[in-house]
Amino acid sequence: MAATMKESTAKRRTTFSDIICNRTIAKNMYWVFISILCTTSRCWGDDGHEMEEFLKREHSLTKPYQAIGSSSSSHWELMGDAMVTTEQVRLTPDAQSKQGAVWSRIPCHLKDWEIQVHFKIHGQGKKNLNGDGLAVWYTKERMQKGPVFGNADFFTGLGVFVDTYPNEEKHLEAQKRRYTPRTQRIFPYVLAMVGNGSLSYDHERDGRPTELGGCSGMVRNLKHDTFLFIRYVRRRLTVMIDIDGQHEWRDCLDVPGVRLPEGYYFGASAVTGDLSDNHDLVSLKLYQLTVLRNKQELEEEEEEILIPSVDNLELLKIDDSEEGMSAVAIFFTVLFSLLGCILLVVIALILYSHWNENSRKRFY
Ligand SMILES: *[C@@H]1O[C@H](CO)[C@@H](O)[C@H](O)[C@H]1NC(C)=O
Ligand SMILES: [Ca+2]
Repeated sequence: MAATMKESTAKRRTTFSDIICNRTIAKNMYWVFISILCTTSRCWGDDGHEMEEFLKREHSLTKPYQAIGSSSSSHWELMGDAMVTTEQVRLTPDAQSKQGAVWSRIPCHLKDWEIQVHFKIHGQGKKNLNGDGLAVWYTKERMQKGPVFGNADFFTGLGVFVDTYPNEEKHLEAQKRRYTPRTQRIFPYVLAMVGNGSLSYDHERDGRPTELGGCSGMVRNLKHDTFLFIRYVRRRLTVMIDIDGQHEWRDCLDVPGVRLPEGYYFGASAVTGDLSDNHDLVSLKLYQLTVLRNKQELEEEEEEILIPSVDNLELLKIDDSEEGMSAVAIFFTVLFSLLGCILLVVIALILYSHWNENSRKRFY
């Protein structure tokens, strides 16, 4: 376990600096320089620290799910169509228009944590005839029904979504418009969003406008176990998935400068619409991480966070409109250069014929 962790830490670093570099070069060199500085200093930080983890039982949900109940002394509470069986917490059954959730009653005051979610999404529907997905939450609000995978919109905190239905793609197909391969997302798609209470999750676009990062993952109807891993350490948010039955974490997203307040609630929710799936939670394990901080990090993190936010959000965005713009820009650049060349040739020909005539006149 430790070895695979180390490996993936190294991998994550390259991915992150790659992303930062790729996206900024086009913008300006100053930011590239700054972000390289930032990433390297963070890497040194990573190497210089040891981490220990402790399972926090009061924030975890494991078989046989005795912590779930309606009395106020129980640690977890069910909502909507969610049901507990001996094998799982079924957030929704494989039936239309269901929504369910399970929420912790205890606010979490840990500074650094990681959560390992053992889940299972399965159903009768054929590929892309299933939906809609499940979400794992760390939010100020709890137990509120709504359109974001069964939870309320305009939430305050972190949401990590396993979106199994491509709403936007279906919409675009109808409009006969397509994304370039670079921006197209393959579903099921895992993504993270940080809400500040006034940001909306765009369901029709599968959350693309507020996406912090994400990855594809074929998580449905698998025989082996599937896991989602969310780590929040020194304001760095990392999401990994283990869905291939190989007991290896695969990088999904890694974003520094994520500011999440303490004292929020963990939860999980799921929703079905016209299309459905069983959305099962087998376990949810929260680990406290003890991380040593150097003086600079302590100073940086001294100020209490009141509203969730993400630093340099604009650097993370691969905006599809931008992509469209640059294609249009290339087209016009080529067009105008061609027109320019033709114009030059025409002018040259005119000048040449004039000169020719003149010189002929001089001879006679
Ligand atoms: C939430 O974030 C959006 C976009 O970054 C920003 O425009 C808005 O002012 C923020 N709201 C609060 C309450 O911080
Ligand atoms: Ca969707």
